[in-house]
Amino acid sequence: MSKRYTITAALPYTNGPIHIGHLAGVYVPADIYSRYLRLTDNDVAFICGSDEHGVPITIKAKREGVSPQDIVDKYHAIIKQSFEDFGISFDNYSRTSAKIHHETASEFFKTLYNKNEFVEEVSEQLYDAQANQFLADRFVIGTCPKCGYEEAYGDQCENCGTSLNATDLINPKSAITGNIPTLKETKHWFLPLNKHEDFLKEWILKGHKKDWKPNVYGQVKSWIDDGLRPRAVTRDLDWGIPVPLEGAEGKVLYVWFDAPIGYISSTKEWAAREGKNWEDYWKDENTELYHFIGKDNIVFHCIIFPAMLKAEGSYILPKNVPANEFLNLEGNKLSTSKNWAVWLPDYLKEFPNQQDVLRYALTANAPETKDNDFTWKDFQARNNNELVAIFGNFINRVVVLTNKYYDGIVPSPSDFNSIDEETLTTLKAYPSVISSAIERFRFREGSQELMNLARLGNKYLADEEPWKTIKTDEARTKTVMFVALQIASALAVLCEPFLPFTSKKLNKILRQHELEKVSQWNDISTQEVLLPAEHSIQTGKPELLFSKIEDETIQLQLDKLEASKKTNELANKSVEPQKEEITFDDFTKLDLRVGTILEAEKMPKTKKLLVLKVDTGIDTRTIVSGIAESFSPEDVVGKRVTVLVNLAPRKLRGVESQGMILMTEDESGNLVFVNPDSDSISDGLKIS
Ligand code: B3M
Ligand code: ZN
Repeated sequence: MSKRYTITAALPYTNGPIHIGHLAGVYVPADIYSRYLRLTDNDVAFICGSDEHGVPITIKAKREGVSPQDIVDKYHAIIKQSFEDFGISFDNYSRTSAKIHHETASEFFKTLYNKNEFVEEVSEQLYDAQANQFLADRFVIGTCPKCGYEEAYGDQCENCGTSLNATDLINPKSAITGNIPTLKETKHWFLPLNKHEDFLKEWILKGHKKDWKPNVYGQVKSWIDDGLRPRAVTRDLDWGIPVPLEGAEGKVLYVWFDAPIGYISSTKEWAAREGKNWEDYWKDENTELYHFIGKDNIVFHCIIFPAMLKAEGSYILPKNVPANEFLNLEGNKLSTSKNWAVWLPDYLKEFPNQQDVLRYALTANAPETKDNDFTWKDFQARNNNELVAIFGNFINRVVVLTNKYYDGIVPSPSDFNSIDEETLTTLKAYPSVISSAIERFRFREGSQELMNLARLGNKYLADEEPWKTIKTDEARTKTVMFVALQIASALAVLCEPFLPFTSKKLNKILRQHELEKVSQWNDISTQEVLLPAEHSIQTGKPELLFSKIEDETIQLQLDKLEASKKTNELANKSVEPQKEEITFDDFTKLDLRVGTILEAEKMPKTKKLLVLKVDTGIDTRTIVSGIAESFSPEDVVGKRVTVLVNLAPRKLRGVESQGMILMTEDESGNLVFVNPDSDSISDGLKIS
């Protein structure tokens, strides 16, 4: 039975192009799901658009000396193009700077305001006096109160995923000037999430315990268990949707308030264009709503947006939020700033027309239940060993033989033997096997089942050997080729969600669209014949579906990443800034002597400390030194060292330390002694 679905994919921030992590985590799975639903005859609105507000965009604009509008225009175009290039089949791709979105988001805010769903509060917020600006969201960086990560943002810790308020951060620092912010009073509107706690518990914790992914459910549960607090939905910023209230000048809607409403405005834009009623897709209880996102967006889609929708009152809530974990690249976290990524525009330049290869490699290795690693070797293996050797090879054999033996005309079969029957029965089971995987959001499994169908075809040909029987048994050969052609026909349909470009090519090769009845997904299970006898497929040299990727091509990609790594290392090798100036008199106060370490032992119950006996030339004294992680006692006995002898004594773990040994670090960050390199310099000599 046909159903109505609204499928959303996270709106990408327009502050850079998109990379394989975005594709693997959100857009490919959402596209597979949407394509599948369309193929099984459902009414689908697959919705996305650019997220053009928010602090990251302002920061990028500041850095490049251009306006935020320039930034969003540039990246909106690039991102939209990438989605088209990779076959992401959105029904609509809008942007949050669109008029319809500003109107929709303002309306939504006003409705909640009029329903008294906000709490209005003057509170102290972080302020950067030098920049003359309040510090919200990514304008402030500090230590996460939950996990201790030191680079957490004012709205979220990217390390543990916790959603934060800027004032929660420990040791906050302005991302604009580096200054320590002060507190300044300002008025904002808060969504009292605490008020929705009972509903959220009932709806998610009870209602979706079984059907939501454990990673999603777990995050939401821990959020709710921690206790929900009011969350500001406005900001003191100059880039965003103005708060539609009098007396709110200079304030805009928080980007995470307006962005999810972008799904609704994008649907409106599409419905107006297509002559549909957008409300059917957002307000009809029979419509199923799904949000495809990455794991860092879980709380916004499972708690805040549902609370907003519930407070508004007339909207449906998501049936599922199949969030993915993260994709890493060659063992390291994908990073825009470190250029540790495979950018889609670059990929396409280097692998023209090979979008399906990337889609397949990302799906077969998708971070569905845990973070996963993308490696170029795996990408090459997926292509060479699966797409080329199994799928492509099977199709190529079928097409070449059909052309060679029958001039491209599907032959008439004789009676099927038990192997043929069994093969056709197995074939008929595939639509539901793949459907089941897709409906459970197990896209990796689905892609592997698809490959198993190609394997079935290969095995059938290898066992039945039509290239041998052609010399002895014409009727048998015809039957075998007929069966193989049915498998090819099914593959063309069933591969569409995963490999849309390949499906198109294969349909063209099989001239499938010229059939009187074009088989649909479910027909494969029920219809006796998919590609009838006498139907003619394309003749002439068949187009290859996939081609082998050579080691050199992969090496080029690895070299590129290696170059990024080198650039980062150089950039990170920052020299510590010079300390405050001192006078000559200050310097002469230091009494530095050459000495020799006579004895050394580890300070009990510590990791770092060695207790040394040092001959300073003046005397033999005890010095406690924090070098035990770099040197063992045996390493240092006999070493010539430089000692600061007139440092005031101080007790470390009950042992009095009477001086300090001078150390420095080598290139790789290892501790080394600052030592006189000549034995002719005797202990006690002053260094000046
Ligand atoms: N732009 C965050 C992100 O790209 C955000 C998603 C919005 S979805 C409504 O990770
Ligand atoms: Zn954290």
